[in-house]
Amino acid sequence: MIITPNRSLNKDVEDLLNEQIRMEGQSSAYYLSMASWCETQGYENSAQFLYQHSEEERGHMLKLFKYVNEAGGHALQPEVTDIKHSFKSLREVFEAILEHEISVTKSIHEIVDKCLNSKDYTTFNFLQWFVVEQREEETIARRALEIFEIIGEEGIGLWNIDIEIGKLHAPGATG
Ligand code: OFO
Repeated sequence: MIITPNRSLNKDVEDLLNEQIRMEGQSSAYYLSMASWCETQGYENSAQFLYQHSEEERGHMLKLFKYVNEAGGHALQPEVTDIKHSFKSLREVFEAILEHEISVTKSIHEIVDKCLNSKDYTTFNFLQWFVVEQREEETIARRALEIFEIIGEEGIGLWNIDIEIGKLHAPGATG
């Protein structure tokens, strides 16, 4: 008897998507922790930016969740550990965001590559949203660091930097 598979999502791609779910959950928790630190330091605008960013990352996680389950797989609630709670400076926060987003981009690209090689064009197509999103996220993270360079941190510089960061839209935010 020939057993017809009841789904086209292969196990390797499903595992990679679950790993990406973990990464998005980690991003959400990481940015929430950063938001809290900023708030305790008086960086109110940066805190609001990061609370919103954290929410967006949770949205990314859920987008992957739904896709995996709808494609016949099983999305797994990730364990989120090793969250950093304090930072040396506001600049360190935004340097960490850029570094983190670059690693997320690489991870998305690896799954896209796997999808192409295994001819999973459905997941390939689904992931294009994340490819575009990552480019935007890296741009915003770089923009935040440029603000530090342009304004400078001396005197009331940090006060003004916080205000300008508050004007950036968290990635994926509407409006
Ligand atoms: Fe989910 O885009 Fe950032 O990490």
